[in-house]
Amino acid sequence: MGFLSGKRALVFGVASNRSIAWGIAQAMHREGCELAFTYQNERLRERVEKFAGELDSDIVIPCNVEDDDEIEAVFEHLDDYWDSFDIIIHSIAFAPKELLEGDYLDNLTRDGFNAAHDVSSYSLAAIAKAGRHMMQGRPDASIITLSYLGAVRTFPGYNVMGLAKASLEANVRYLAHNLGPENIRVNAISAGPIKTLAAAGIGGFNKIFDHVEANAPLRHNVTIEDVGNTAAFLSSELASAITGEVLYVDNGYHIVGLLNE
Ligand code: NAD
Ligand code: IMJ
Repeated sequence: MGFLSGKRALVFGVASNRSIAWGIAQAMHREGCELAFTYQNERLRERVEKFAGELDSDIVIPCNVEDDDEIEAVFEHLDDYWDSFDIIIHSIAFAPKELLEGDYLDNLTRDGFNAAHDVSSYSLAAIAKAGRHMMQGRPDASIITLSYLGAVRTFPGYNVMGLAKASLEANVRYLAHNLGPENIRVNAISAGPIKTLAAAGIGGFNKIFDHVEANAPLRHNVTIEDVGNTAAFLSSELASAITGEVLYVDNGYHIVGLLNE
């Protein structure tokens, strides 16, 4: 019997078999968790239905987080299957591509700033607000989001996403404070760089990847399995006293002062 048996989780952010959300869903399924999935748009529907089937789930619901009605509708739809549930995985980020390259200020626009904060930070609170009633009354519920070290340090090209992740991490603390009395824990996993669709086409990503391998205390990059196992732990009763935390899953990269190379 896995350490998540009897739990139910709703997973936002599967887009491919490299998605961090997919690594998380696989680890949670292995530990006995029942799963439901959302997908961003029609283009992803069939793919996410296939992934859900592989983990014994037939609950697959559309949700573009830019649309309040779609967020509300997720929980109306979920209510047809589950009267309550325990876990939300939020593994979503977006900024317009032009803002994720080159000079931060030259490429910054009001609309780009707003889109990045809307999709990457506001959506966490919007989902928690809409789904809260279905998590109330559970003995130990958990909301997990994905962050990056760019929230607290500068990285070339991460630009406005760094601000959005800083907002997301503050959101985790305010949500944890707000939802704690309802036995809902809220945490972020700050993952090291992983080659997913969100990293594809990012200029210089291979250089960052090699740099982490050379300088992280454990001397390698992290995998979606590493992040999946941590998310399974964090959403289980093994982590029942952890809330409002940003947990680094980066082979120790964030603690290094003087680099090797
Ligand atoms: P991914 O491309 O597989 O996942 C990103 C997901 O965001 C996709 O499923 C996409 O459909 C979803 N999304 C984007 N806009 C959306 C919208 N408007 N509505 C609904 N969904 C939307 O890439 P990933 O690397 O698995 O990213 C998942 C999370 O992990 C992101 O928050 C990302 O910032 C974070 N992260 C990634 C890395 C990395 O190096 N890959 C490192 C640390 C943190
Ligand atoms: C993204 C951009 C620049 C540098 C980056 C990244 N580094 C890492 C990432 C160093 C690790 C990946 N990451 C942590 C993200 O959060 C990516 C978010 C993202 C990616 C895209 C690409 C496609 C697009 N918009 C995006 N919005 C957010 O159009």
